[in-house]
Amino acid sequence: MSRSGEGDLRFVIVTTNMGKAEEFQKIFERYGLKFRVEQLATIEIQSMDLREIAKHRVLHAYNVLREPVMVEDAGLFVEALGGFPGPFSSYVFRTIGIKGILKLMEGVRDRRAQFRSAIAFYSPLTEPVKIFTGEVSGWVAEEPRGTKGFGFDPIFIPAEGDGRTFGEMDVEEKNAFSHRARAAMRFAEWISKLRGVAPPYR
Ligand code: ITT
Repeated sequence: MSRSGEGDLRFVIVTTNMGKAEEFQKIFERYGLKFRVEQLATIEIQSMDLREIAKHRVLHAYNVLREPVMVEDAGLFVEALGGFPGPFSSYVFRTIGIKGILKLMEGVRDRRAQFRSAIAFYSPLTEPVKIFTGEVSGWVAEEPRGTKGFGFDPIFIPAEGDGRTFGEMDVEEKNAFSHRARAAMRFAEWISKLRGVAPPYR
């Protein structure tokens, strides 16, 4: 069996969110990375720092799978709400949802917001946990637009875009601006350099 070359690089993306998985897939394909997706729920600690949450989750996932593993923690940080929902985005989406955020933003003129992403990767060969971050600035829309993507995509307008929400963009279009794509490219650049490294990248 070959111990070097592109076929060696393998890791597991752990997420319960298939929207995220698709966005990662499209980016990692460009780099020829080898990975699979596991829908495994991981323990999520409470912290104001996405990087800390991702770090704990990746170690938990590694203890379960015992393979090189990657997780991502992301959130929507709304300026006028002091950064809320931020690290609580998943919970807030499941509870008050898009409607709830728009309600909180009623009459608010400062609609600036950021999506942030923190990717954590762990393998015993590359200790300690590696973290890669990405962000995108934009605005909270006045009303939801578009049915693509997931989560808060229908109410986020990236500043570098053409006025459409992420919910109105295909995966590739969203990947041109998104927090996740930026973190994913940083991770992909780093892990690509490990090509040819011996086990566990077999
Ligand atoms: P995993 O933890 O299993 O990966 P999750 O959906 O719970 O999946 P997070 O804990 O990172 O992911 O929660 C992030 C939440 O923030 C997510 O559920 C969305 O509501 C929102 N979010 C994050 N990135 C987003 C994006 O690109 N577009 C829309 N909403 C996003």
